[in-house]
Amino acid sequence: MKAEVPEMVRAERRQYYDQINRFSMTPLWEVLGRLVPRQPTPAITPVLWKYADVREHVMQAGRLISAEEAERRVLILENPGLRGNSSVTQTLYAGLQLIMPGEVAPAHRHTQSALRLVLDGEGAYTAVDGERTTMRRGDFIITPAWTWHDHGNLGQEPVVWLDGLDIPLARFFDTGFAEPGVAHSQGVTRPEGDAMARYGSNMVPVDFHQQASAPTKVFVYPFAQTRSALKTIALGDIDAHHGYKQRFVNPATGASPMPTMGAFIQLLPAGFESLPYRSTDATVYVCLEGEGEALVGDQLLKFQENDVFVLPSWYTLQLRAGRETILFSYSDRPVQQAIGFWREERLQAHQQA
Ligand code: 1HN
Repeated sequence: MKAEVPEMVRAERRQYYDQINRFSMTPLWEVLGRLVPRQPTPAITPVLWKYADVREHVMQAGRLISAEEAERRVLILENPGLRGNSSVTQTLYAGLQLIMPGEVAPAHRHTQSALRLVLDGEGAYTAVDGERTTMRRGDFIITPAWTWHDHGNLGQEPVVWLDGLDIPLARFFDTGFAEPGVAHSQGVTRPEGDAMARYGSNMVPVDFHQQASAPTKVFVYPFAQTRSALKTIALGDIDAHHGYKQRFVNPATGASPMPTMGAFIQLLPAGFESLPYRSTDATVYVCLEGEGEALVGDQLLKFQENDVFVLPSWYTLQLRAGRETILFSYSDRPVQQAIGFWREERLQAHQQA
């Protein structure tokens, strides 16, 4: 316990703070505990978006504004602890993007990196640097920094996907640049599947070498492949904290697909209950299959297919699966690891941090 400070001394200090305030100075000793807390004190909160609740609102945007007028027709998922910041976590952005049949979301590029997770509807494509990929439910697609990208819907149904970007991180560094394309849709210069064949088939072109921080040229991780791999892995030993959990990689380097965002997929068998776990990377989860519960700190979030929920830094997570469940997730973990900030803790059943 600190000793009581007499009112006279406190008054003297307040007067002093007013003086130095005019020089844009402030005393460290008044804020030190908040600047260097004993453990993380996130501004963001746990939160769940139930797709069944928000889907109709996403569809309504399709009647109110065109993809062309909007440039990107997206409802941003804002963390309640950071409203007005377009942030789902302190470093990351999430949104639900809708594209209607026949529409094009015009080509552009920016320094912010993007990932997409296809949730609802069929018939859309994303084009990245001259190649289109058909978007199928569960597909994880990336748009690395400064790559040209546009989307289109050649089908008959509205298509919705989750966008994840490092927008708050780019804003923090004041490094946001963007450029509109000259044409609405970029020219197609390579057949669909070219990048996968060249860079994602246990081979790379003979003279191809990448820095560890370079993004992968494999810009789609098809859910059909991911799911089938998970099913096979799930015949083996399970991790008590994660179930069967894999991280997506740049196959040429083993690092994350893009340097600023890590992406993960995990299968939880029916009835599985994970041991409590925490890590410093605030994480956005999406339920692709199944249903269950996430105990995030002391909040119980009940999720179903296409629901999105957020785990803040250093909150304990316990997952429970009703049916067999597949969860996709993304976070800024690669950034934290590169700069030596990342920590994790595997807790035992009785330890609720
Ligand atoms: C963007 O380019 C896309 O390309 C989606 O689909 C969301 C949010 C902010 C800035 C750029 C896209 C975005 C975005």
